[in-house]
Amino acid sequence: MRITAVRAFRQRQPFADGTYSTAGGSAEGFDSLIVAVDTDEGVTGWGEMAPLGAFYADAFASGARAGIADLAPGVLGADPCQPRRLVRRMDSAMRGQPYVKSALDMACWDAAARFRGQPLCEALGGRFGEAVDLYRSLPPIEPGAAAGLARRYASDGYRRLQVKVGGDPHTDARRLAAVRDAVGPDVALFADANGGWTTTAARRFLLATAGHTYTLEQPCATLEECAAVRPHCPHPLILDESIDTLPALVRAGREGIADGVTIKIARVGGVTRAATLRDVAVELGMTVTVEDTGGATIDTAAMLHLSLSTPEPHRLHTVDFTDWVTVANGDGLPAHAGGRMAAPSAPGLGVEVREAELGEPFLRAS
Ligand code: 0XW
Ligand code: MG
Repeated sequence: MRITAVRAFRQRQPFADGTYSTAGGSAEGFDSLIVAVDTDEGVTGWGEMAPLGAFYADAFASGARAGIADLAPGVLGADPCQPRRLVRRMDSAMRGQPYVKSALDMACWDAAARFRGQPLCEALGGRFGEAVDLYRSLPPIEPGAAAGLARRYASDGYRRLQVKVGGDPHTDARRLAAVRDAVGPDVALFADANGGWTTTAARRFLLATAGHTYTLEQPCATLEECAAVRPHCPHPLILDESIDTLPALVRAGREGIADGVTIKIARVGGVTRAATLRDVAVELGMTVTVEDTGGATIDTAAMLHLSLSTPEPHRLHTVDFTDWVTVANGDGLPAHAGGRMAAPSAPGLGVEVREAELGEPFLRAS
């Protein structure tokens, strides 16, 4: 099978619950890049990548659009069924910029799995169960407001809540306590600082939350700072933003810095590398979350398939961006139920893309 054309679309995806923020900034929605890969077999594969504003990671939406325009002509004629060859081709054409490559890599996996008649989770090596646990994220808002939002998500069935921290550690500790009071002991809490604290602030938070049960996520920006916090943390510790390469993951696992890893598809450059990191993390005995920086239906399907092909008990949870945003870009995803979501059973990502609603592509390479 050969790639005959690459088309790219832009979709704006406002958040259903208004402004979303982390310790680093805020956004009103995702500005998504959607990529279609057409082939000589008549199969089209789809992929999606949306950064969270420009503040969250080394990624920004207009950079993704400029980058895909440079990259797309170079993959014409390539075989989407050979993702590792495709990754090398993209890497030799463009150094770094994993977020630019992510949707293109995802679209090739979708095309290859559709061509073979296999759901993506099976093409990735194995389906472990039918559904994946989901979490909802609570922005770093005033503790009472966070508690109110937590109650709403818990009544919608979510059993896992990510409480955003990474600001003033005492206010952060009050937010965590207010959320725990609101949802009771049976909802798992994750305090995610998105790397916003100094080691001093992280230690103050740990002291102020002694006695609470939760998992700590990415307290400080660098692996070195997180390693310095680790001996003071009696909770499970997960790393997200600082695990951007395989050596970083291996170090975090081997040196006991992290119990688990959050892999974002865009941060590592697509499904190929996300699956590699996931497999290594499992072999290192770590827990794994496969998620992404943003998107809607197409991206949620990819997160579900990568998660469902992660063996339990290593699999942690993922996010249902389809419920975060007010627009969809496909059909075929099951609704979330009891805080869980199943992956579609149709071949590839299993999503029928609403192409007519995407408008004209801003890029067509053929
Ligand atoms: C909760 N997320 C998955 C959504 C945004 O992309 C940021 C990210 C996080 O880990 O904070
Ligand atoms: Mg995180």
